[in-house]
Amino acid sequence: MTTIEQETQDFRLSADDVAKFERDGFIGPVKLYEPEDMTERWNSVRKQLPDRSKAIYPEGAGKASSISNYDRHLDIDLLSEHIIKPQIVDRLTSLLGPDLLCWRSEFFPKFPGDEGTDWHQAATFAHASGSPQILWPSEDGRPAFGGTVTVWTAFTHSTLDNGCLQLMPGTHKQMNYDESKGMEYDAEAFNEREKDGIKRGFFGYDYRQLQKDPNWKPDESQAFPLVMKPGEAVIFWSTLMHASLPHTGSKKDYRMGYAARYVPTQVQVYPGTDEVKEYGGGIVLDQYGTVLVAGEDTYGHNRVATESQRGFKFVPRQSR
Ligand SMILES: O=C(O)CCC(=O)C(=O)O
Ligand SMILES: [Fe+2]
Repeated sequence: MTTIEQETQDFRLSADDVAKFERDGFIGPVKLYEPEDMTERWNSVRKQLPDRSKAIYPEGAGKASSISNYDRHLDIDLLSEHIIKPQIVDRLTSLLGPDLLCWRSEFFPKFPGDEGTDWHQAATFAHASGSPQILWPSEDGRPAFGGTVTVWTAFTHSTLDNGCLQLMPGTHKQMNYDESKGMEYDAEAFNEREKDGIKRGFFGYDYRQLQKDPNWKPDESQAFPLVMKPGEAVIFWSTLMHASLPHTGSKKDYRMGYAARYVPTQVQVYPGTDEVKEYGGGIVLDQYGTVLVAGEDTYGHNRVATESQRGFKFVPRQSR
């Protein structure tokens, strides 16, 4: 498909799909790229990742999905192009309204032997750093219950053996976790813990420490695994119960997910924050900007990057 055809195509969701998203907390998998195209793109991105000359954060401490993995859409063209793709943005405007920001992207690798990701839900993303990273406008003086919509794209195959995502449909409206509780970081714990016989953790944290009820357990019988081909994506509320399986598969195989996170422009991103410390590392936000992917920003809450560090122009999609 040529770029011109893509731009004139409309990927907005049907009313049925919107209703399904509201009920289940996710839609997908949806196809964003042909598998061969995705593999070619990932091979190129992979080779560009070590070059941090234009990245907004330096290489950081931390393992696995470390903080230094964040926001490479601000310096790698193929990722800049990815986060503003009409196939993503049109669907999201159907769900979140016409004015939209991409505020974060991050890589989620699973290498052979890696633990699965703990079951979790994120509304404010204060879970690791201790400070809210997104804040919805308040209702009746109390912060509104929010979250972000994540588009998790399989850059490689994502299988039962190599650590595919798992979701629990319909769990996005109520939090089982209190993100303000705080968790202890322990780099040594990475890949070392088992929970109910499954090797799982949260990149050096233990998400169970945030449980509102310490005696509660996720009901695994509600969960289903999301096997995806390269180029497929799932779109879900970050408040949906989600996790991933451990990588128990072949030594040659690895899983790479790329999560891009979106909120409407009325949401404040990193409110009152210049620096984020989490996952045993830290980032300074002096070069950070959100990306306006659709519509306009009439709120002015957030710094908005109009182009990437390499001059890629972020042209917002206009609703038609
Ligand atoms: O890929 C994973 O294992 C976890 C992804 C995740 O938690 C997210 O995208 O919010
Ligand atoms: Fe998550």
